[in-house]
Amino acid sequence: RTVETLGVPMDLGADRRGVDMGPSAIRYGGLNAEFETIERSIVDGGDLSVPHPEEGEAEAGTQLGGKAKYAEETQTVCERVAKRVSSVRDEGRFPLVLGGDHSIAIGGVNGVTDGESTGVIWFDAHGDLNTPQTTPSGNIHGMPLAAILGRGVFADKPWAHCPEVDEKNVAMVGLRSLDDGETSYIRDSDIHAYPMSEIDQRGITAVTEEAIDAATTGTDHLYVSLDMDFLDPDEAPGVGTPVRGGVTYRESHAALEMVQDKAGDSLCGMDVVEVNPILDRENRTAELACELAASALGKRIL
Ligand code: DIR
Ligand code: MN
Ligand code: MN
Ligand code: MN
Repeated sequence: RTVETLGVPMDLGADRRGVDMGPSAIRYGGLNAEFETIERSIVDGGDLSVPHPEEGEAEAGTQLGGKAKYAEETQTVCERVAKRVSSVRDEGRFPLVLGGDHSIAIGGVNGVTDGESTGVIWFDAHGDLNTPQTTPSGNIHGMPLAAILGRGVFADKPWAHCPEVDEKNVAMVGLRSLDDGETSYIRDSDIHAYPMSEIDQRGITAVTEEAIDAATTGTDHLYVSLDMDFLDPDEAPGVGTPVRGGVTYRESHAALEMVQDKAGDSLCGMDVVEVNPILDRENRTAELACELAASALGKRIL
């Protein structure tokens, strides 16, 4: 299937300005060139419009309570993303969402579910399981997985909650920075969570294989969300919230190649998020984002 990219220059969910330039940096990073080597074509669906922080109020609106900066704007953007992702799929193409901060994954997943049970693999240093009531930062990019799973206040928000996603079909890979409320939530949940320590001990391929199994067993299809801070900051310095001790360049490729090898047919959508060119070194994080998207979608050397 033809891949259609969808840029979402969104940074309202993150503290630091700069991830809004992610989609542009990824295009410069050579996304089209990467896909030329694969037997599939790629079309650029352009960028969605996103309000600038200067236009709105950072204060939490009343709709979510607690602390959630730009909640209304984030809902609007995620609804736009979901609509576009859904129509890309209706046209028979594969949606590849380029971020932008991780809040846009709420729109990505809501765009693919459409009544079908959906597995999710979340490659990230962070849990992204905060709610407006538990968040230490008030940044919605720390909440998207909680939103999708309908945790707390998100339960009755259709723009966020995807009942088609069951905890037992969610796998988180690369964890190394969790807030208190996230740790206990994961422990009490059916989520399959793989921290870096487990990758150290078992290796990235064994862990990723198990993650894919969890996300594809009993589901209709699979969505992959790739936060570039999954990687070690040595490889991917251009992210909003780097955390030391992430996966290596090779490990990241191995993980995403395995997604294609084991679950390529059931892949229904993907996002690559949190690329921040302002903090990057010579666009290497964006270039790596292109490589990893290509690996996930079929690029091989032989
Ligand atoms: C932190 C950071 N847990 C928060 N989250 C990030 O603000 O909720 N997620 N950076 O990717
Ligand atoms: Mn994230
Ligand atoms: Mn992260
Ligand atoms: Mn929904």
